[in-house]
Amino acid sequence: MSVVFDRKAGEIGGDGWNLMDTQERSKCSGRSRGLVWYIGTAACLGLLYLLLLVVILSYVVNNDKATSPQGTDQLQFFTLGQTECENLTLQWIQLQKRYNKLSESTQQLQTMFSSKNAELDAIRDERDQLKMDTRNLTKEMENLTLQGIQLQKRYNKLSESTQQLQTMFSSKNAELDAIRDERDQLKMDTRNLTKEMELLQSRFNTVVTMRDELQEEVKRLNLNRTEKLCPDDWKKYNNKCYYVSAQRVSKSWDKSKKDCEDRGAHLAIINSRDEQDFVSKFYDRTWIGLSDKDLEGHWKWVDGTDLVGDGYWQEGEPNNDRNIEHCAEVSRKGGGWNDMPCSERLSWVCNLPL
Ligand SMILES: [Ca+2]
Ligand SMILES: [Ca+2]
Repeated sequence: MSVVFDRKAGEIGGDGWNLMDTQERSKCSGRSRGLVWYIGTAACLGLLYLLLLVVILSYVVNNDKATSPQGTDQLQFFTLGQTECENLTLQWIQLQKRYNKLSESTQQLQTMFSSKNAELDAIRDERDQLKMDTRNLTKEMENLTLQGIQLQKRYNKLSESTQQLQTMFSSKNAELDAIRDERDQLKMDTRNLTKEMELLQSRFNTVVTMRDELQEEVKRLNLNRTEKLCPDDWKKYNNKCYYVSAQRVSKSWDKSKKDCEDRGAHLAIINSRDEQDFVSKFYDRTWIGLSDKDLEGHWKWVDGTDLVGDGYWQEGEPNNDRNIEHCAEVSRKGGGWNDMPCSERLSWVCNLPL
């Protein structure tokens, strides 16, 4: 591949030049046209000097023929023309040297141009590659930018979530501290309560032991008291002691009354249905401590108290039969009281309040 400069035509040619694109050739043609213009100008100046020299010589020859009578002036004029011609010759020689130097510079520039052209091709290839790389990098940068935007959004959301979690964590942490303090306080209270409970439990156990001992003592005392108040062969029922007359032994109401008094008690005084049932279960007929001996129809107990209420009389009793019935008995078969003659001999029951 080469680039050739046609000096005569003032144009640049060659296969290397033809392969260049129009824009590049336009740039390089500008430089070449400048160079050609400079060379052309120099050549024109040279030709102008030559033409001027020929004109001067012709003028001198013609004037020599026309002004031959004026010999001295013509000689002076010739001398001046010769001097001028020599000066023009020297200038032409200098101009030729400069032209030669310019030609060498042109060749050097041509060489440099070829070198720069190859370098330009390499730079252009590199530029194209860089353009392609730039496009790829641009696309990649755009993708990265989109990913960066999405990542930024996710980061912002994550930051908000993190702040919310941080706030919740701080709140929960404070709540946890409060709960922990409350737990510690409760533990301390529990320990104190446990100690107090143990102390109370100990006191309670002591009190229970004392209570049990007192109950045992009360039972023992009550047992002693009952045994003391109810002598041997006496029966205890509803806080009373009862003496029941022996089998096959019967006495009148007055003797029965005296027997009870001799035993430190009295003939049975009945205050309830249960007590009556208790008294009547030993014998079919039993004297009790009730009579109207002092005043007919006015029933009184042996302790001097009046009968309160209707009592537990059998139906139709007391009837004061034959006007001699003034003492009361309990009939198991009849299920209640009946007035009888006080001289009748019956079993009897004494009782004594505890
Ligand atoms: Ca009577
Ligand atoms: Ca009767």
